[in-house]
Amino acid sequence: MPEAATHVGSGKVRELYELDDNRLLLVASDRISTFDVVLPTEIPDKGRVLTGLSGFWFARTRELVPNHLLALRPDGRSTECRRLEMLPLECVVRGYLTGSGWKDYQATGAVCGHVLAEGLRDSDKLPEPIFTPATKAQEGHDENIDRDRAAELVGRERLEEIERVAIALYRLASAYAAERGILIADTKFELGLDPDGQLVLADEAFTPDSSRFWPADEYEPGRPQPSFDKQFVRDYCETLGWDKTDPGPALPEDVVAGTRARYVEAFERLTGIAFDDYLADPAVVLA
Ligand code: PZK
Repeated sequence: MPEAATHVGSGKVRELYELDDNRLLLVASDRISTFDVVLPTEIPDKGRVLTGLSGFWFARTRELVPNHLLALRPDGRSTECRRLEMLPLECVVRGYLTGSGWKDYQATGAVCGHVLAEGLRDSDKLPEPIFTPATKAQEGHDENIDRDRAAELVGRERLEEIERVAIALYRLASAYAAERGILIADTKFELGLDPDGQLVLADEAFTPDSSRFWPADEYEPGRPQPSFDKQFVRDYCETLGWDKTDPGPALPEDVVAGTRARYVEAFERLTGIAFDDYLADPAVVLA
């Protein structure tokens, strides 16, 4: 597919190619992971949904921070992007207390140095979004770190800029998504520097793989929330008694179809664009 491009990296569900000295191609596959295991069954068009959503958000956040997007390829799953010097930090923003944030809070009352009120429950909305950076783990889970440790990795001033930008991005996207019935509980960004040392948003942005999407109409704090996109897959896996180690189970047709429909629904609700229009011309999300 990427003609004469050198493969330079693999993620669990994505591939990275070098186009030339200054440009990369990020290709989103239809692979899906659950409980950290990539399943043997693909979700048709999942990579296109994620690529289109990222493009949509890049176009709508460029006034807040420049981003790496140069073009979406006609296949709808490939993003041509500027090659950056990536920062060694996972930039996480949380608007709700769940996942590793909830775990850390239960153990210590704090998340990445943010001391929170007592008595919070799983999935409670935080009074203000918090920036909770993590280290990039080669294997296994990223490790949450406090601001002193993060400042050692990128410098104090750069960290303050990253935190400002990350919170502003989260506020913009979460407010927009909530109006369309999707809560963005938390999200992860990757940032890089261009040759002038300017901060640039890279990777994917506000996709269901880089964020937790919850259906707003089912939100009920005090318990884990259903996933907007992956709940059918999780529910099916729970019926199997699978031990959540590799290899994962194949998915039946109805679970695949239901999950594909949820990804497409997230795309259409957030962008207001018919997914078929995206398939016909991916650039529609950039307008
Ligand atoms: C970059 N990754 C993550 C790993 C993937 C993605 N614009 C950029 N410039 C330089 N490097 C990267 C990017 C971006 N985005 C992204 N690693 C490096 C990654 C493996 C597969 F699809």
